[in-house]
Order: sequence, then C-alpha cells, then structure tokens
Amino acid sequence: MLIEPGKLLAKINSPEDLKKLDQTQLVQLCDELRHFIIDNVSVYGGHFGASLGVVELTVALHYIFNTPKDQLVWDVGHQAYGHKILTGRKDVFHTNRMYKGMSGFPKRKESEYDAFGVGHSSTSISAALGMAVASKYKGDDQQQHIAIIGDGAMTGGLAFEGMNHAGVSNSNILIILNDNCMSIDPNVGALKDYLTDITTSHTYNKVKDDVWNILGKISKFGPNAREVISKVENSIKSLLLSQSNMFESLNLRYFGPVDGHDVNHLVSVLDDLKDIKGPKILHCITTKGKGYAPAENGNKTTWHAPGKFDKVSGEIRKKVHEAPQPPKYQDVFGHTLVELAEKNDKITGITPAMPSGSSMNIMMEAMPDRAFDVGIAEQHAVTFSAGLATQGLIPFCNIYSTFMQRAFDQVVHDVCIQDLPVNFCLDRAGFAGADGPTHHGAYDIAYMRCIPNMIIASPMNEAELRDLMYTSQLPREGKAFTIRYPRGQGVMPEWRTPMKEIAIGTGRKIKDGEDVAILTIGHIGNYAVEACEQLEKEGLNPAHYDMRFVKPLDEKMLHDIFSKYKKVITVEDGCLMGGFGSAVLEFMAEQAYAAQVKRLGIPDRIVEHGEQIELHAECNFDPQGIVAAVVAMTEGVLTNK
Ligand SMILES: Cc1ncc(C[n+]2csc(CCOP(=O)(O)OP(=O)(O)O)c2C)c(N)n1
Repeated sequence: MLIEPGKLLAKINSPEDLKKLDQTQLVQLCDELRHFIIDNVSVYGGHFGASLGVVELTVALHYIFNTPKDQLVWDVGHQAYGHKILTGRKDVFHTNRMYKGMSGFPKRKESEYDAFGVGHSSTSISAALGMAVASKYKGDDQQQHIAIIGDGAMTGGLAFEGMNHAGVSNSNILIILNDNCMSIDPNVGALKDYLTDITTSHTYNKVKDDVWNILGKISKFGPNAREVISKVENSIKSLLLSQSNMFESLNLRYFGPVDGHDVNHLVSVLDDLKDIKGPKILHCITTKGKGYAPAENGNKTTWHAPGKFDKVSGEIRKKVHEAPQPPKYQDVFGHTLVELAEKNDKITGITPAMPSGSSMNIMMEAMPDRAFDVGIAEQHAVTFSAGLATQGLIPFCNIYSTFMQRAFDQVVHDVCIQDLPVNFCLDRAGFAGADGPTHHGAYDIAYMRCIPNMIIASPMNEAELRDLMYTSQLPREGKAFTIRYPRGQGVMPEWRTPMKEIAIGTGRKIKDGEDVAILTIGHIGNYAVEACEQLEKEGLNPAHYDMRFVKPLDEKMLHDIFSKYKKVITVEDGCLMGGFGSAVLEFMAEQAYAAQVKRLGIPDRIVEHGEQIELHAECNFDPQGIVAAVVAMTEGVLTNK
C-alpha cells in the first residue's frame, strides 16, 4: 500500500523544492509531513513520537540552511524521518527499516544529506564540531554545522565532552537542544530539572525575550552585530547573576527557550542565528508525539516506537495468538531480578536509560530505592555498579550489548582489574533486527572474552536465563559475570521454573550423534535443535551441545567432543572474529586436537537491517544454514552408509 503525500509535500523532492515555497505555506507543509509520517508508521511500523516532535524544526532547518553543504547532524537519528522525507526519500519511505529497504537512521551511504551516521546517542555535538573545525581549517567560514540533540541524549557524557571543546573552539557550530522532557522513558537526572527550571523561570524568560526582540533588529546591522550582541549579553549577564546559565558558562551563547512547534518563529530565529558566528545553542521546547492525540496525550514511552497501529482509533496492533506464548527474554530478566532481590537484599539494578527496553522498570516499580535509571550514560552505569560492588552490594547492570561497547574501558579498568563481582546482563545480544548495524549486538563475546576476571554465559532458554541469574548472585571470587541474551521471545511459555545453580563453566549435551558435533551458545541453539530434527529426516544424526559458557569453556566437555568427533560446527549469534567459535578453535589448537571446524556466526562485514531471521539466513546460521553446513561437512557420509 503506497501512501500518497499531501499536495505540497508531493512536489518536494529535495530542500531546493522546499525553498521554493512561500513562508506562508510552511504550516500546511508541516501538517502534510506530519500526516505522511503518521500514515506510514501506522502501516509499516518504526519510531514515531520523536519524529512528530521535530516536524517544524526539520522544515525550518531545511528552509533556512543550505543543505547538504550546511551539515545537519541528528543525534540518535530516530527522529529524522521528516528529514529523510524532505531529502529525496519520500518515495522509499514505506521501505523504512525493512530488509534491503531504507535505514531507520541517518546513514552516510544512503544520502549526501545524512552528514553523519548515527543510532547511538550523544555523538552529534562532537561530530558537528569536527566538521566545523575542518571547514575553518579549509578557510570556509560560510558553511554551517548544526547538531540537533534531545534532552535525553544531552545526559550522555559525550555530549558534555563535545560542548566543553566547542566552547573554546570559536567554531561555527549551532547546537539545537530539542527538549521534550522525554528520553524513551521520562528523562532523569539533575540536568532535566535544570532544563525545566530555565524553561519555566519567568524572570529568565522575560529577559531572554527582550534579547530576542533586540536580536530581531540586530541581524540587520550586519558586521556590527557581534559587538552589539556582546554588549547586550554583558548587560543581561549581570541581570542574570543569580541564575547563571550552564551553557553560557561553557562559553556557548544560549538562545531560547523557543516554541519548537511554531514553524514561522523557528524560521526567523534560525535565520538570525545563521549570521551569528561562534558556538551557540538554541533551546527548543517540543512535545513528543505532537499532532497525533494518542501519542501526545498517551503513554509517550509506548509511542516512542509503537509498532503498527490503527491511526483512527490509536489502537496498537498486537498479534493475537491461540496458544500461550513464550515471554520476551527481557521480561524474564525483569521478573527474575525482582524474585531474586526479594530474597537477597544486596541485589541492586542499574539501567542507562532503558527501563522499559530492558524491563528494569519492573524492579524500579517494585523496589524504587534499589533500582536506578542513570540516564544515557553507559560508562557511568558500569563504574557506578563497580562502586556499589566495592561495598558488598550485588549490582545487576543491564545494558544492551551494542551500547555496552561504550563502556569497554570501564569494564576493564573499573571492574575486572579490581576483581569486582559485577553482573552484566547484555540484552539485544546478536542481531538486533530492524534497527540495523548500529544496534546489532555483534561484538560482546569478542570484547568481553579478552578481559581477565570475566565469566561469560548465554542461556538457550528462559530456565537457563533464570538459573544463570541465580548463579550470578551467589557469592563468588572477584570476577565479573556477563549474561548475554537476544532481543525477543524465548521458547518456554511456562517459564517460571524453580531456579538452581549452574556450575560455572559447564555446558550440557542436548543429544548424542554421529560424525558431526554442533556446539551452540545461547538462544541460537534452538535453531540447531530445529536443524537436527530436519537432518534426522534426511538420515543424518549430528550431536548437539549447548555450551552455556564462553568463558570459562567447559573443557571437559570439549575434550570429550574432540576425542569423539572429527567434524565440529560452532554456532553463535555474534561476530566470528574472536567469538565463541574462535574460543573453541583456540582450545583445539592448544590441546593439539585435529578436527575440521566450521564456524557459523556474524561475518567480518557490516550486516544491514532486517528481521532477525532474515539476517540469520543471510549469514547462513538460520536452521537452514546449519542444515547446509552439516550436509556439506558430511558429504559422502550418506552414500557410504
Ligand atoms: C548510547 C545509547 N544508549 C541508549 C540508546 C537508546 N535510546 C534511543 S533513543 C533514546 C532516548 C533519546 O532521548 P532524546 O535524545 O531526548 O530524544 P527523544 O526521543 O526524546 O526525541 C535512547 C535512550 C541509544 N540510542 N544510544
């Protein structure tokens, strides 16, 4: 079903076309753009509330700035749908996030208008500053560099590192703070309170409004503008002594707050700011889900990425199943953590801004003083957990595998070198699906495996996840314990199994076999079960082992395997380089076994977005891929039998 754009939007295939509109038409264009997003996302799914919140800002930016020469750097990028639609991707917008379709995030390979690839948060200021410094170096003082960053993303340390540098760079960078008081969940921390404070302070805003009135005239003064502004600013600064502005303190000129939904006002403000050199920040107040009542007035977390919905009733479409379904791994984590914490008062929970995504919200509601959302701050989450562990608490620090990449040094320096028993639960490990390469949890086995004092395990089902979590909260020597599990559902509708200890570094044999042994780690082992069933019908009978631990490996089991089988296949939903299969190969080499080993997993290239199963198939470790690997390895076996 192709969705027709409104009549103004239909004519816009690039920002050039947008600039041909009269400013009086922009309100209508915003309306059409908003409806195009609503119509498409309701049918095809995707991120939602954030893009609706920046419709006016997006139109105003492309109307005023000379993109793609002027560079728009979107932070996180989940709010850039309007930008994509206005920059030549309207006709492929219905393929958003689909296999081989348009990416859900800005991507340099996809368009020259996507100045910087993104998906992880808080990168925009540093990237835009790099671009601004480069143009200065090249002698171009006309090019504009604009970072658009949300109040959630602003909680990330990297954003502060960028501002700290920007403030002394004398570069031509404009930071637009898109403040909607929301991260995915409600934003947290002292910065949020500060932003609310400067947004609502009457004295502050009166003075700022006066500046704006003056600025409206100043821009016509041309070259003298700078001098006049600094005079105005100095007088204002003294007025504001009692309430100094954090951004001004960092040497960024602060403008705003402005209504981010008044497109005409935004146009004139941006037009003025274009002529003001140096680092500056414009504080825009917006509403997530603006213009679509269920999202604007309903649960904003749900409408961050609601899936498909009925746009008339606002009802989110849920698949209806006859039989009870297995839960999502994240929910097993959330409920099990509370169950364990009820019995063990040392347990605490930590999430960097993903309470609903990780289901840490279950503990946050049940035990608010023992579970912490620390903002988009993975590095802090890890070191904060380390601090808790020094005092004998048992932190369960839950971070998506992909976001844990941010905190590698903290894991090494603050946890493992100091022998601290922190538990890491890595959600979304393996292919993340439609979010694509920025979000695939591809590397955690490899980057965790090389750190001493680290235990790494992965459950094949819900019961194993519970057992591993139970095991990880028992007293142990000072080692960190990583449990990785994928996005989505497990396999056990009846999942509230009694919990028991699993001896660290032990796997389990799923089935004996002949000729070939399949060694799997984690949930992907269920594909091997399916593959074995299929192979049995074809007269092949591989053995299957759920190894459960990547580190320490079950060496006893591996000795048995390599003594018995000369053909081994390893399967992992993770990168091949340095991953689980590599660990098995290292064992084989060190123990001087000789076997033919085929490793299945994520190859050494960037794998794009798509459904998880589509990506597993592309990389040949779906059930069919495992079948094919066994058949290829056992060629001749059937005819010889
Ligand atoms: C490093 C990192 N951690 C977590 C996330 C997950 N995440 C995606 S969007 C988002 C909230 C961003 O909030 P904000 O910047 O205010 O944008 P809004 O959605 O409110 O427009 C989070 C936490 C991420 N993308 N990157």
